[in-house]
Amino acid sequence: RTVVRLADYQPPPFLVESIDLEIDLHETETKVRSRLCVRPNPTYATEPCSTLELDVGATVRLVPDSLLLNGKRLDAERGAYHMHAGKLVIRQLPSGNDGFTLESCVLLNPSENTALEGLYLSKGTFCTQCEAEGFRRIVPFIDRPDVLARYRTKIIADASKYPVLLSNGNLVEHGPCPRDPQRHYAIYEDPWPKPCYLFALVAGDLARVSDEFVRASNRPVSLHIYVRHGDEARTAHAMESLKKAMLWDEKTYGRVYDLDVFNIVAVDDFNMGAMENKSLNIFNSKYILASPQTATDSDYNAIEAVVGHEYFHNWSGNRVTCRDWFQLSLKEGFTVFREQEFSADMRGNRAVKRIADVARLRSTQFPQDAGPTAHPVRPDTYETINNFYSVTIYEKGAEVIRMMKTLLGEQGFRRGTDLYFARHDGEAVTCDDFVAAMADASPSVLSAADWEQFKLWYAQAGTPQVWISDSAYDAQRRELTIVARQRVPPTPGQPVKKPHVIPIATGVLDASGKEVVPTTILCLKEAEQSFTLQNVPPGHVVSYLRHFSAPIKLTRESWADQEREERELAFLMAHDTDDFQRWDAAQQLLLNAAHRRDGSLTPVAITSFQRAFDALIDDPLILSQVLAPLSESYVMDEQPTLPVDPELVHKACLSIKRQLAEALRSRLEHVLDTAEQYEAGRSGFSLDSIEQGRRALEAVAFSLLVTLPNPEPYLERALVRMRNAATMTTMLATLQTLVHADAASKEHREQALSVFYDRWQGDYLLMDKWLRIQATAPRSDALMVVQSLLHHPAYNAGNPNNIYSVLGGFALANPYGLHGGSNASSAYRFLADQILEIDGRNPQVAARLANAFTKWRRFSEDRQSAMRIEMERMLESPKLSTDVGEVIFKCLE
Ligand code: B3K
Ligand code: ZN
Repeated sequence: RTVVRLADYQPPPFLVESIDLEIDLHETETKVRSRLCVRPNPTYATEPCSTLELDVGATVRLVPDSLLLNGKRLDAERGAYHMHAGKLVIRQLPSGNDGFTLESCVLLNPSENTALEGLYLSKGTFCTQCEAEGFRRIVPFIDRPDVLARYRTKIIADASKYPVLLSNGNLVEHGPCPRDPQRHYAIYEDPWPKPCYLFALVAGDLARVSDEFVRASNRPVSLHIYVRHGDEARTAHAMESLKKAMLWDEKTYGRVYDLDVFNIVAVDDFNMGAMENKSLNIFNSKYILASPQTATDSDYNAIEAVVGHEYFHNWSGNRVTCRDWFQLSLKEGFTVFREQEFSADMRGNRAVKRIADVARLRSTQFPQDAGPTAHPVRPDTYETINNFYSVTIYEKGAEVIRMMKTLLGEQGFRRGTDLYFARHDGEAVTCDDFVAAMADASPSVLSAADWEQFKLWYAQAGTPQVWISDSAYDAQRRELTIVARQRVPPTPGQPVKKPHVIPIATGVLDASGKEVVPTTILCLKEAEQSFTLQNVPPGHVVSYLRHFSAPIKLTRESWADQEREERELAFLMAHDTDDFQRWDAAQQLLLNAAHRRDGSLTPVAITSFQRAFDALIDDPLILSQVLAPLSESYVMDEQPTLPVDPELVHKACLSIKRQLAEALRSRLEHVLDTAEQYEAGRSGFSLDSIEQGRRALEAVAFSLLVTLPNPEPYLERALVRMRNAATMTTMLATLQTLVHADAASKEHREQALSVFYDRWQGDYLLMDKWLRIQATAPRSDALMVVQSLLHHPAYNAGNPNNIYSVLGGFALANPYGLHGGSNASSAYRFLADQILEIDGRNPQVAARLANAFTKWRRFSEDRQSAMRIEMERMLESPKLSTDVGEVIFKCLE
């Protein structure tokens, strides 16, 4: 296995000043000519280099005799160049420090490109994906992010099939091809030097929706969104989101857009969510298209977030980029953080967004940090960089940025980002450079040693565990002593860890629930450290880790006695001034119940859910989050003792829902009544948080009520509601209730599914959701369901969204379905077969599915050995990609 190491980083021996491309598009034989202006890198440490190595993808065919150095043909026979291990090695370079030009011509077959990296076709549209190492599949190049070049791109294509031709930067020329009027061309110039991973090209027959944004400088930017003909009306929300994001970045970070045009193209076949190519973002269509009839509230929110995210990359990623791929979180962690704050500002209520983000972090990143693929926010090694577009790099990376902001304050953080952008504009830098800018902009806040320690967040994997004990209270002096201990658990390759810098936002409430000590930051740096709070009255309750001020697991040792724990959680749930904490206390009560195995909620817990209901009814979005059922995988991941029994967890989760439904029955029924009445009495569609909250609460109400002993009337009601709901949010929520409910009969399920199918079968995005709902149904016959979905006409085996929904839904979001059936070993075999099959076409997508095996050691021995057999079988497969190989190898290590 070949591993790339951060420690081996060397600056590039050559730089590319500019690149001229001519891309003659053809479905099966695209011809790419390039002309690079290369010069030796003056900062290269060793001797000037006499050989130039260009990266070349395996599917690229070099046209014989096409290599020209300074205009002169290079002769392979005479040893002027050769191919070796994915590199085109060119010898006999001109000596000295002069630059030279290198021309090449290669052939590609986009129609055979099923990996969706490099140049490929999505439903007849040519598009590209170059991050991380896809550019080498188009052009022989020094494919690394610290080589920044100016691009001039000429695209040539059939004029009737591909009327729209796009690339980065400004359109400088276009017209029919003089010698072949059936074909036309367009030339783009991008004035901003960029790494090749930001290159993009699109050619297709697309509709264009245009708008404009006027910058702080008063100069307008033309905004265009390109979609399939007929989808124009579904771009409105994406366009609004883009304009909001542009304005927000000017106001919040002082970042102004730097070209006169900004393009977005939506395609159906895309491995990830979207890509921030300079001035030509390419999106998975699910993050662009929305209409009130076809999109859920979550879709709308996700579109706003992803459009914002990609736009924000223009500064955090494009203008200032990464030196090497180990620094990926430099752009991704920071940009996720920017996106999270943007969404929070756009939403009425910041806590709602924080709750969703923390729930996601805990349910996806914490398990990664506790398993065989755990890696630091800045990894030390990788085999396949695509495997590191992970929740750790993204979401934990964002938490690290958030902690810096918490420590420096709003203004200090802004000074830091201003300095970072000013200092490094046009450069490819490291996470250390980011931290240095933060430190230098606020010299008096943390010492150099503190910053060095803080940077352990980049270097050490594993979720820190913190234990807090606060039983030492001096009533006379009204003084509370808090002792905090921390430990970072061992992770693969990192057996021993040092203590982190952990900001713990802490507040104190008095016995009546009034805040007596407003939020202060306890900055834990030692392995064990004590803090003293003054003016703490008797009968106080302390609230730690407000708004989740650090990505840690917190245990309150003074809560060793369950009675006290439940009482204080109930108190915080009722009184905390931070809505995030109220939700978090509710989560803890639910999790405690789930881990009692029979799922029993204590009477205190039940009462506090009833009270929370009444207290939060005017804030239905928060209330829906408080009442939302725990996910079964989260319960399994958090289970303190092993092995995990999927069936038991499923039953415990069901029991919790039933107890809540019983305790809240009349209230939940009232929610259903008012939701229907409200919708009937209203016209139009709104995304404001109260309206979204109503819909979310109705969805939760249905999912709880159908767990009651006599669920018939609720199931019937859900079916009726599904048929006549005015929004897709409610339609899909009721569909999911009917398909997922244990109590639903086969008839209920089939009826609901066919009603939905008949109505929406022409809509690929909705069919994708329809597939996912079935694949994630926690049922003992889930394997059969999934197997038959693979043969359904709505399923397209080459489409990543469909694969993620059906196989990903089953493998990664349906633990009871995957592990809980009577014959789990056939489910594992099926999954391994599917992974191998997909791996042959699209290794990146296959590797994502392979992550299902990372939790294997948490299950019973028989399941473990069944999973081991499948993993070993995959590793033996001669054609296994390094993508899947890396994941499985780590699982078995
Ligand atoms: N930067 C891209 C991800 C590219 C994935 C490459 N395998 C999307 C984003 O984070 O904005
Ligand atoms: Zn990103």
